[in-house]
Amino acid sequence: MGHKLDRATTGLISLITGAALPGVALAAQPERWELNLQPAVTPVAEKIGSFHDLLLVIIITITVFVAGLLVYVMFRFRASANPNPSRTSHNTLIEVLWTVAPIMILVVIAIPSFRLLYFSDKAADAEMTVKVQGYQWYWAYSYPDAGDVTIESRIAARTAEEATDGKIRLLSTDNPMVVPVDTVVRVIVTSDNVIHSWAVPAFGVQKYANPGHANETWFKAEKTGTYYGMCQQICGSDHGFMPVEVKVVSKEEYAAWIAQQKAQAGIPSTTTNVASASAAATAN
Ligand SMILES: [Cu+2]
Repeated sequence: MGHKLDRATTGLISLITGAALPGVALAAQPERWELNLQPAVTPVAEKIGSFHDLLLVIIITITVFVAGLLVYVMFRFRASANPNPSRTSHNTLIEVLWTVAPIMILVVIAIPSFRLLYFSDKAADAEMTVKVQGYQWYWAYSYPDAGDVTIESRIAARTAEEATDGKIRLLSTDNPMVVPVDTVVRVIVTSDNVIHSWAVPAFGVQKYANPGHANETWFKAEKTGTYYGMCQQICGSDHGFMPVEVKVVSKEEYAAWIAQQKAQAGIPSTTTNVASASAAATAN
């Protein structure tokens, strides 16, 4: 509910200001006084928004019902109107009701919850893979489908003074992860040292990066733009300074970008996957 309201409000604001015309790339980052989730750009984030709305309805209903009961009991059974208080200690009917009703509510919550959990867990038909590795304190992104090109992504603006040229303090990086739009991207998350957590709220993605262990998740960004996140697991003194920046570009722009990265890394342009890259390396 709140989620839809928020989208309607932002839509209205952009209509008035003309700030976000259709087709203009989105930039998803925290906004001042923001109360709601960031606008969703992946199917998983959409579903998280809907689930959040469902929970909000259930929570509000329960809160209003319990508050109403309290007010009723306070008035109906007040001391001045009841000089001889009731000594009732058991009532089988209401005991069954207050046991069964919460169970039913939990079942209603559990079904979409598990469905969403398994939907977000693994990519059904991944079109490409990016390996995310956490370091103290930056991220590295490898593209195993492109000769294992690896880029390192470090914070670009630690202070307000450094946040020039459109850079966002604590969120922009020197080397963002780049992915094509409308593509199912499998993400393998791991860590080099301590536990980190790779998260992009607009994608509905948050995965722990554990050393010696690969976690899997996926996203399919449906709008081009730049999306930000932060390490979500306290990982040392610079935990607050290892942002996540993902640039979602058109498929053509991505092809050009990855070709350029391969050229810079000296990987033959014909190399597509890690296996053929290592075969080429041993042949030389
Ligand atoms: Cu970290």
